[in-house]
Amino acid sequence: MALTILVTGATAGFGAAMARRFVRDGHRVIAAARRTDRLQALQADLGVAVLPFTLDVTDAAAVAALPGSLPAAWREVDVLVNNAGLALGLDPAHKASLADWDRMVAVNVSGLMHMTHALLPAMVERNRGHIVNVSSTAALYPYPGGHVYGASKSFVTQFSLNLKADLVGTSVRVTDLEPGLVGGTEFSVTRFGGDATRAGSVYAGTVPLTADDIAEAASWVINLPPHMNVNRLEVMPTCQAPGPLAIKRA
Ligand code: 8X3
Repeated sequence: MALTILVTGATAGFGAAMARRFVRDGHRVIAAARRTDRLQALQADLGVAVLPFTLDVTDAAAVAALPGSLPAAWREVDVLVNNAGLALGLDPAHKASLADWDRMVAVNVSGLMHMTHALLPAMVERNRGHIVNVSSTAALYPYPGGHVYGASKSFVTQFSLNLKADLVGTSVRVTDLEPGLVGGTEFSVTRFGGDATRAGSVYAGTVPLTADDIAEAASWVINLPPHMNVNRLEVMPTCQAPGPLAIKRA
């Protein structure tokens, strides 16, 4: 069945890969992102199955107005993929920028809440829908320099599980997608303030996951039979594993 899928952060990384994958799967995609020129390029590439929608998820009023501003034929959103998110900095907490912390909370936490608050009621009313939240392995496994990024993703994971608790008894599904090391996207370049060399070093000597791998996982969870709900899906590349607890020896 062709679904109408709204993807936030649709012009880069996971979001763009998902948009491409979902269109290839025969679905329609409302591609939401801040950068209108990139949205137009995506639509030029993928055609009429894509509706570009310029949106900043941190703008609560704009997100609240979104359902009413969609063209009538696109108003019944079957799947919301809360993908927009970012990491900023990898310095230890005592050296981190407060502005970076605020920005991560604004996008990863508040932006995701705004989108969910705007679209969930209609899903419950129709008794049909699926929210896919893009969290991270950082939600569960701490690492030095992860502080607010990891904590914001813990929010995403726990929020997903709590949404599921409220939605049991309805046909609305919730999935928390938790990718580990993923290369080939803007993620690390953004984290390191545009330093592509430092970003590249994160993936040196590894075979990381790709954005297409994450799109594959998202495609799988949304195309499952309606009675199947994947609550949490943790995905790492083969070369990655949760580490041991740190012990500092004298
Ligand atoms: C991305 C994974 O390890 O960079 O969310 O935090 S990690």
